[in-house]
Amino acid sequence: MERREFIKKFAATVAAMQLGDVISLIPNAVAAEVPTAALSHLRLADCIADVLRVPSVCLNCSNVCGMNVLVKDGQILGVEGSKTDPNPQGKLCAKAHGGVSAVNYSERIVYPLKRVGERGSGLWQRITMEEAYEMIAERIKPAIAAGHPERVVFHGGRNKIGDIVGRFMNAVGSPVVLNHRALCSANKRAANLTSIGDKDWETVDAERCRYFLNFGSNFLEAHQGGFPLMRRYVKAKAAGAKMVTFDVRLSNTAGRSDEWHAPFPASEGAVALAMAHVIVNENRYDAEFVNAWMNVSLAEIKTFLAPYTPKFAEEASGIAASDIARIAREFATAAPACVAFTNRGTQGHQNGFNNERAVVLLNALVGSVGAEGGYAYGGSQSIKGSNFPEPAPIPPKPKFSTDLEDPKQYPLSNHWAKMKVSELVFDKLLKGEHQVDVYLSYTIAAPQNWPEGPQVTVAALKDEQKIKFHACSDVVYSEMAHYADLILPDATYFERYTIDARNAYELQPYMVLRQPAVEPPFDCENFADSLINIAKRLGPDIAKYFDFDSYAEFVAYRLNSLPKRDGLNGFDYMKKHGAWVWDKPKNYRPFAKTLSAEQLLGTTVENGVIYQEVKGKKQAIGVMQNGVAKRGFQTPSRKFELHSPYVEQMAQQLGIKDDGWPHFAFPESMTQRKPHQLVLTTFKWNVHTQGRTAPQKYLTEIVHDNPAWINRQTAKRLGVKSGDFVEVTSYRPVSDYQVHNPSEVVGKIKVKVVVTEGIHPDVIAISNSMGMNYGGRIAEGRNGKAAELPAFAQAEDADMVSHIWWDKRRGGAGNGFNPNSLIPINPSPLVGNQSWNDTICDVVKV
Ligand SMILES: Nc1nc2c(c(=O)[nH]1)N[C@H]1C(S)=C(S)[C@@H](COP(=O)(O)OP(=O)(O)OC[C@H]3O[C@@H](n4cnc5c(=O)[nH]c(N)nc54)[C@H](O)[C@@H]3O)O[C@H]1N2
Ligand SMILES: Nc1nc2c(c(=O)[nH]1)N[C@H]1C(S)=C(S)[C@@H](COP(=O)(O)OP(=O)(O)OC[C@H]3O[C@@H](n4cnc5c(=O)[nH]c(N)nc54)[C@H](O)[C@@H]3O)O[C@H]1N2
Ligand code: SF4
Ligand SMILES: [Mo]
Repeated sequence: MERREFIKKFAATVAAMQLGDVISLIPNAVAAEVPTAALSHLRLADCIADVLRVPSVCLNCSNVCGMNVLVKDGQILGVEGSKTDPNPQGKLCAKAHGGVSAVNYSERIVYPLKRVGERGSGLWQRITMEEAYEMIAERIKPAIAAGHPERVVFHGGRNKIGDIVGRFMNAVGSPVVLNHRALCSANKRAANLTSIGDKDWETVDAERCRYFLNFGSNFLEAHQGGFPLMRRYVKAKAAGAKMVTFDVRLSNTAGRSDEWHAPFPASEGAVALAMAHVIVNENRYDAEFVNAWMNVSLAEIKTFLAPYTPKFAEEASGIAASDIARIAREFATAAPACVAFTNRGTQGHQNGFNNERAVVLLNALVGSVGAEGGYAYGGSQSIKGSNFPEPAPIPPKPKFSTDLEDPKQYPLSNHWAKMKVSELVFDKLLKGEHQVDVYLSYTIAAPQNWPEGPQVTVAALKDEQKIKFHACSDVVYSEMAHYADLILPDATYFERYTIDARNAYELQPYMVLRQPAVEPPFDCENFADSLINIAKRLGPDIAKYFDFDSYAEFVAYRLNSLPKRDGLNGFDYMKKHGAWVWDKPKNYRPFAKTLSAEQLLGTTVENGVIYQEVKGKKQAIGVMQNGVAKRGFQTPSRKFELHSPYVEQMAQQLGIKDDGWPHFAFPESMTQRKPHQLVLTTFKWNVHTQGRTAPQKYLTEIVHDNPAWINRQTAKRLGVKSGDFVEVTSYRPVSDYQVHNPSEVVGKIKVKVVVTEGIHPDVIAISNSMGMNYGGRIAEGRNGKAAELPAFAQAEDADMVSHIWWDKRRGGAGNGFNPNSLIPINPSPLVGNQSWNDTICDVVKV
């Protein structure tokens, strides 16, 4: 049957999608313009008296800010900042307000849909949730029966239901729980883990900080803890703090700094080591910290830093040696209320791990680690099962691992925390390294967000031999959903429960509860509940671990382990107040805390390190300092490890040249770059979050296009002006990781340019979050009637019918470009962090 006939037969005339109906969810040809229907606009001020304030937590990005959802008559009117969550200090960003539109998006998926026809053909049939659970259960059972539970794979992005996902996968017996961390922040975390033993990023004590030395973080727009950090930075600034930003691009953070320096990409390690060189050689270091808390001597530090002079760094970065030395002096003068910190600009390189370690070192040298106003860390609330018990019986963890979630080539990715190396997943599947019978995807848009996503990810997702069955949980018809066999309609973050917490910027542990402000519409259901329902159908051996009715009950059980407050049990307290703060002193210098006699019971001391036996294993818990037992850092030596014996040992095992010191060397792709070639870099917008905000109309109205930034000098050489198009061709770097079907040219796209002084002349920058192929009319920039409105059941939105003025067919700019077809899969050594910002390309006028 012809596709058109097929759709006509099943769906053409239905008014609302019925069970068994088939629809097409792929954008079709130009739809007729429809006049704007009169829409009633409720104004908040008109009805504020009766507004219900439901305390909850925003999830339009990773900052998870507490918010009150304003509800009237079962409809969300808006959101406001929460005063009980200590992190965001009562305010929210634009994305939080824009996020509300996700709830009533008229192209929101509201029914479970089963694929009809070939995978990726866009034809879907409505089924019941019961049928959906059964379908998934019937696919999982044979994998378990065949003794291959690892063929059941879970892949989550911003997954906030890790507790139930973990339980589900453990019950199934599969260790293959994948995430997106190596695309995000693995080098940064690995650097912190190596240096101080902390698994997160630094929690800058920003309000009290007086000197911000920022290497490649755009925290006024993005950053995992950006919003809480920004709130405090603004106060510090008003009190006279200074910020110096190193970014290849004039980001909004760079623009609001006292100084902006544009280094050559990937040269931050050289700059930071040169600053360290100045601090040490001019005796500006903190002798107490260096002598007591570093695992190497001052003499060794001097020897290590000797080659990294300001002149050396000038040659690498293009930043004047005199500026590097001056900034080092200013930084040390502000100590300990100063902080050197980073983010994806610094870590997203082949040399990112060492660049990061070099920046962390600056904090150690001036004694700002853990200090008031300094590079604080730790002290956040872990919401793991060990702290908030889960209902018994608890399934045991599988006792094996596979190379998919724990690739042996990247030992530092999974040594301390499960960071995985997810940019390799689809490539490994194409190579046939792992068989996938059931692939459960949740809150990820890999075809859009992965390097080579449009090629490699899509090829793997399309291949029914490589991925036998794919069930995707989503709220819209996303890049991921398009390649699924079954779509489960999730509840949005306004309609579901989750326990959450992030780095505590008040340096006191806290946690927050996300709770439903409104009921999910139609068949939409929290995916956590769907997992419970699926588990109940997997036979008694698995169902016994899911002896509760709902995820709400599971969350309540966990929270009720809290002591009663204000006469309320934990769950009720959290529902009423939204947040729980532990009344503890601020977590300054945790390493210097003295261990109590109780903590020292049964311990032994070897070479000054205090050990305890835990489950038959010797574990370091402290370090002796002048005869006193101190907690120290959570590193093997319990000191700040500038030289890491563990890194040295791992490198040796893998035959990688690395002596365990954070040396500086450029990525090979940079050293082989020809003078006319540009380095492709990528970045985030303040009003968008990766692949999740493109369907949100207010945000996409603000930013829907992303021309490539190039410098005026470069534009002159290329003969282009703003609005012209260039062709960008990217090349595969020399790498230890061999991709399936390697080709020298990775990708080629034609992209519009914007010419600016605000970028390094050797760099071309293209943002993410744009160029969606799916996601509905707002994301696709496609004005007109819904492709197949009956699929969605929510009321039509006149804005989508006639107000998408950026639709190309109306002479608008369109919906932008996805740079990820240009960016090669390029894991960094040892850690496996994706090297986003190392891509070399040719750029020519078209
Ligand atoms: N608004 C918004 N907020 C977000 C997100 C979002 O998508 N949107 N995502 C969240 C997530 S998951 C993350 S991981 C964080 C990321 O937060 P950030 O890391 O702060 O943001 P990015 O835009 O990824 O990268 C930061 C900067 O690195 C610069 N850069 C690129 N290459 C180099 C280089 O070689 N050297 C230097 N010095 N700089 C370079 C870019 O120009 C960019 O300004 O943000 C979180 N918050
Ligand atoms: N070029 C480039 N690429 C990048 C980056 C970059 O800066 N530049 N940043 C990288 C970084 S830091 C990260 S962390 C990754 C992130 O990559 P992903 O993990 O893929 O991140 P998201 O964009 O958050 O996930 C988006 C998907 O979740 C769906 N979704 C949104 N809300 C819900 C919900 O409530 N329930 C369900 N079930 N689904 C939902 C969206 O529709 C979409 O399909 O991307 C990386 N990719
Ligand atoms: S920073 Fe992120 S979590 Fe916080 S309000 Fe904005 S979108 Fe929401
Ligand atoms: Mo990220």
